[in-house]
Amino acid sequence: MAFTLPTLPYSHNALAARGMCQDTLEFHHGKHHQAYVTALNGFVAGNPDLQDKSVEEIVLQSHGRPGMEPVFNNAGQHWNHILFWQCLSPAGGTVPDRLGARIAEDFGSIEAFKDAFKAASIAQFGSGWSWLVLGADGRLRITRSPNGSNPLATGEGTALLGLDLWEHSYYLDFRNRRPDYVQNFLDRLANYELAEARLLAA
Ligand code: MN3
Repeated sequence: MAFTLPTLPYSHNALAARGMCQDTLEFHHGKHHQAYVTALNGFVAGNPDLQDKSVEEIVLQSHGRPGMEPVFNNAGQHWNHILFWQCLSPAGGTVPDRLGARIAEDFGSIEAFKDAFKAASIAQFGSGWSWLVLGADGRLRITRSPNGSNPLATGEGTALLGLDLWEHSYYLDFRNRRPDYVQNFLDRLANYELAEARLLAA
């Protein structure tokens, strides 16, 4: 079965008042994410080894495999964006208690977590992603990955929150100011309820 573009869990203008305008979401979701889905479906159609696999299976199957970089890039980006849309919320920015307690335990404070997430996001050279993950040791940590990679592929842990650092995700709203985009995400857009639910389910 072909992969499809998921519907956004909010309207295209739902985040406009919180620093992500309708044009950004329409292009990012309708053009960029759709392009990854279309490309992935093309690879699946042309490769019997990829048929009837989930996107997670294709990410793991193609990661680090010579000649499979284009498959990995598009499967990774499909997986990343499915999570990313859920990581944004028109009511974002509020850290619920149980997640907040775990963040305080592992980072010192919510502010210290935000500072570390921001530093990692700025340090990612070029396109990529930053993540809050639950590691196999049960601790929360921040990771970052280039291009279409992610913690699922690298085995760094369960992704609780992911932030797209490609310029297409922030250029209309913040131009070249990635630090402002990241800060705005952490303070006003991040769906910490989702992160807590993923933490409790892990
Ligand atoms: Mn993107």
